[in-house]
Amino acid sequence: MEISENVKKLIQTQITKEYASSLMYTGFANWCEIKALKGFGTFFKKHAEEELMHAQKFITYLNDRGKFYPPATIEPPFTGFAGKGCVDFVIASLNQEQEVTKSIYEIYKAAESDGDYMSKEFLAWFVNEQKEEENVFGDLLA
Ligand code: OFO
Repeated sequence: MEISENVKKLIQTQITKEYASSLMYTGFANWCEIKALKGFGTFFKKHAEEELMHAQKFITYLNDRGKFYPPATIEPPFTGFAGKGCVDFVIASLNQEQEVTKSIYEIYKAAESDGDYMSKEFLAWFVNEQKEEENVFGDLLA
């Protein structure tokens, strides 16, 4: 059965968001490294890599369904590093993850309402992953 057109488009947009998250975490990692905050640098670098893995997971899924992800322009969700530090980065990370959770929910809802159960099944992994992502950053601010 064909993937729902709506779900395909939302996943394409989501892939770009995952790359944007990766770019944001890469920026945080680099800033921490040059400020001799190596532990935070490693922490954010790991997150940057995870986001690339998320993007690739979506791409592989679209490929498996015979659909193409046309590379898109990536806008970093965080700019303006001057005067900012680790607490700002963790707050920005939590905000970004909450936004990503919303967009994953939108895709999940679309899959459900279009009767695209293959996509719904696939997306369940991301719903669970977002719980972990939000907890990682939320716990740092608790
Ligand atoms: Fe891919 O979950 Fe974070 O953004």
